[in-house]
Amino acid sequence: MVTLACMGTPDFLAVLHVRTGWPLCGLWECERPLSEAPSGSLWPLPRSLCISPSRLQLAQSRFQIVHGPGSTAGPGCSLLQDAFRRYYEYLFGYTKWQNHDRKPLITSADSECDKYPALTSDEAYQLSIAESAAVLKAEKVWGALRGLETFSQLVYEDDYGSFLINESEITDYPRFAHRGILIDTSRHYLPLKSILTNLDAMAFNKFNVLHWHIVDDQSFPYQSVTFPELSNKGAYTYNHIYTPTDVQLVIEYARLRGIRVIPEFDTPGNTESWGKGQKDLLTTCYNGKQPSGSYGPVNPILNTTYEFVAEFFKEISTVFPDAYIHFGGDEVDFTCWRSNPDVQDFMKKQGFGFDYTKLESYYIKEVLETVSSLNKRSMVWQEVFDNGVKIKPDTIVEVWMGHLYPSELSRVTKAGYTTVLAAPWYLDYISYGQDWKKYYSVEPLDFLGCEMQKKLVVGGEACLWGEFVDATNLTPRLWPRASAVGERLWSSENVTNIKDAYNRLAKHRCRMQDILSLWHCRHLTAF
Ligand code: CP6
Repeated sequence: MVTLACMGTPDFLAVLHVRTGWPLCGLWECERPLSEAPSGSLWPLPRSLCISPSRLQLAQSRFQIVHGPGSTAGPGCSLLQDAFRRYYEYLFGYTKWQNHDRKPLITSADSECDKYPALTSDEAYQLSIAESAAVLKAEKVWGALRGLETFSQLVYEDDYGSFLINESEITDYPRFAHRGILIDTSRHYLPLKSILTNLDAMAFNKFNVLHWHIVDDQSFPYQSVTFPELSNKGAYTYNHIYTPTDVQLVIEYARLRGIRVIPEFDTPGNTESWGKGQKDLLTTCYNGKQPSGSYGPVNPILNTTYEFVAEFFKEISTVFPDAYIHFGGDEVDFTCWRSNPDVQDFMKKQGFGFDYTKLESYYIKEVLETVSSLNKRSMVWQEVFDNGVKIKPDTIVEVWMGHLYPSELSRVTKAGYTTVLAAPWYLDYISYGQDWKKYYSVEPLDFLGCEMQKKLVVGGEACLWGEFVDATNLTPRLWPRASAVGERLWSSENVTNIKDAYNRLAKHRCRMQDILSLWHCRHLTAF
């Protein structure tokens, strides 16, 4: 039976026209049991969900994903056109997609189609799958992307190779606005392809922030236009760099999946690689009265340092479109500062005594002031807050330290700061057994504090530090373990059933594996 009926009000974005078969009648079962249902591979679990036992058949040759009439984003929205093609390919393979001779129409209203996703982006959607058609409604393209992912997860194949979907009604939106994955491209360089594959995997799990810890002590792969010597001298080799084109590619690939890219340029510590291409930036360490030949954190007592920082972050703020830049501020080792006689003098003049956290605060305050004049907001690691730096109220403090993180969340939010939780989710660390359960069982709001404090927790991040991770093990180390964090940050607080999660995750893992290994073939053909 062929139907092309299209339901809807003028305010939705995308309609999936589905050619359906004869529905089997049956009662609708809401919420549970999911694991037995063919559609029990949804991950992360939507807010509200009714799945009917009525199965509908998708005929591949008739299946189309098109814009609904009255949609504010039309075929001129390349973000959605690209997503339609992508999800069609996930479902049916890459050779079959035809554009049905649709000439692109240029529409003026775009519901954020050409914009970048942001912390405040609306990702809500409604999906209604009926015999006549499947309708996806979303106010903004970001919700349409999330809905397409959910739709694709509802489709399954029977033993005869038919594609089936059950009649369903889904209303969905995220619990937390910031759902991130940290990758580290300094300890080991990650080829572009690894980063893009990871962005695909993030989209399968509705993650929306790539926290790109791009440089650190070990190497400086970011190619700066203003300061090309930083990567000329600081990268592992001339090939192990991210050119401006590479960076643009990552940002656009992420945008098309509703993912923000927040770069981290960690200072004043973790900066050894910066020193190679920028003379006098780092503090000279002393052995008694003599320079020891090694260098410490950024030198906070020189004007030239602040001139460099201003120029450098001016470039960064134009290259990366997101409203936030991460400035690090973690793990500053004071030994070198202590050893340097000029730093000692500066401490005396400033009246800092022997309290080197004051010196760190002095430096970070300068950096953050520089940056806010660039119209950017900052993210920092928790030490910046712990050390009492005067940070602007719109700064996001990222909590990363150990098992005492609930009390840190209490303190940070009590002081009125917005926070992102990373401490329980260090996925580079592996242990025996199913550690995803540990990640899954974390409740981010389980700390002492009032409602207002809880509201300041805007999300979390799964961190994949790079000391023991490169392109060979990135994907298997992150996925599906990071999926546990993905569901914790997207789904309702009461989605905690480990057995149900296990059943869905096992299927979700298979699906991701299929698609990610296909990805490889598809792009070999495309180029
Ligand atoms: N690198 C940087 C790291 C870590 C941090 N910053 C780190 C420290 C301890 C653990 C995990 C990661 N490798 N630059 C701290 C935010 Cl357990």
